[in-house]
Amino acid sequence: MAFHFVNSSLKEANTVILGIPYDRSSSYIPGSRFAPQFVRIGADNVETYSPYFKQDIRKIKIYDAGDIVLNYPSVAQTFSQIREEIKKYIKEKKRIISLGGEHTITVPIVSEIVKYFPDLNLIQLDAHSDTRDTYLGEKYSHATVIKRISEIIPNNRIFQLGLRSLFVPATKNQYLFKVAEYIDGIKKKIKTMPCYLTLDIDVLDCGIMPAVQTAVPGGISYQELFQSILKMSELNIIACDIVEYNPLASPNLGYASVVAEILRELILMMNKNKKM
Ligand SMILES: [Mn+2]
Repeated sequence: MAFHFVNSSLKEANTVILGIPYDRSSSYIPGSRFAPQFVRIGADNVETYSPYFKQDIRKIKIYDAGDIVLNYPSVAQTFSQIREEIKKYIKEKKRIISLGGEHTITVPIVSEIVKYFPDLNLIQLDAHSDTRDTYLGEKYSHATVIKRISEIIPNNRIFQLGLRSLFVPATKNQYLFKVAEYIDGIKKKIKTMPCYLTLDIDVLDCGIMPAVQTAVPGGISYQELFQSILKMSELNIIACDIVEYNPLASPNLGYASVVAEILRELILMMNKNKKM
């Protein structure tokens, strides 16, 4: 099922939506592999017009690449499948929004994008720091994502916001509890450098977004998230993801629409006044 607002061939599109239904390392509540399908359904309840950006998403040329068919032969092979898919779009200068799946998918995505954008910065919105070196014996896990990325991108170009569940601080730029108030400071640091945004949906308070694998109380509100997205539209965000939405953790289709609305805003964010 394609998103109802998708309106372009791959050739003409400047933005690609890609579903990555991977949740192999989900240690608490598995099920985020079903997220891309649920978000497509949830989008039917979402208007094309954004009251935040005051813009209609149909003005942007978007291609829906569908969901990668993963057969889980091994982590390494799955990662190379994801990298190949990302490569197809990034080398054609498309903006990419990936829909997880668990947070682990950000590692192969970023490792491919950084080949084309060596000065890439990363902004993470998340309840968790994800900085463990290994978790439950796994090197590549939803709990080790930022540790793996810090081996690809220098620490001073990684910005972690909204954190409230931390292991060992592994980056220089960790901002607790809040998001929006820190974006201006980050903008001063990274200016027009290319940037990747990884949005772990559990940055939202679990009272308003319980459909996640690993819920943490004390998160941000929708309004704060959308204000943050508006501010981030002033950055040069070339690709992003939404991860850790798990429709099986709280099976209410309303949450699928929430994620679909966030998807709409992220596409608008990436396309506001940008050059690749
Ligand atoms: Mn998280």
